[in-house]
Amino acid sequence: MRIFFLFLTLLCVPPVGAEVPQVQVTDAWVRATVPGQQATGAFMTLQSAAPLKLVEVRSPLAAAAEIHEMQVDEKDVMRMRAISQLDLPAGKTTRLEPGGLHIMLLGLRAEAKAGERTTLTLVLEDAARQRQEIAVNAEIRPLNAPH
Ligand SMILES: [Cu+2]
Repeated sequence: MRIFFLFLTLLCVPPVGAEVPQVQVTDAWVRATVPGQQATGAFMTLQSAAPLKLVEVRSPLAAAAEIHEMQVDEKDVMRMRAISQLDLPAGKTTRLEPGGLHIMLLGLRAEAKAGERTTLTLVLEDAARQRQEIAVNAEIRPLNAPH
């Protein structure tokens, strides 16, 4: 038992030289789903101290996650489009919100239940192309959550 606890403690110690995240993430949430639903959106506000790019998102709820932007097509219809990365300019606030930029969780493995919490892993790349991962704790909000 003691060995087990020691092992857990070791896992919690950050590796030496780990970078301090340069981005602040607030108001992270995931829209709740109904049984059988295949996709949902994740939203948050990002503020970066240095120029960073969001290059990948992972979620234990979903087989895949994409960064989507909204665009008006030639028929004046708003459509979602996947983008490979999202620029986070230094000192600027980037909002991911319903109707705008968002993270699309695809191939849902489980129902996202309102009131529960989940973790989103953000992979960020700096100007030197160094990558860092940050874990974001996100609240699951009801389907009809306001913008
Ligand atoms: Cu989308």
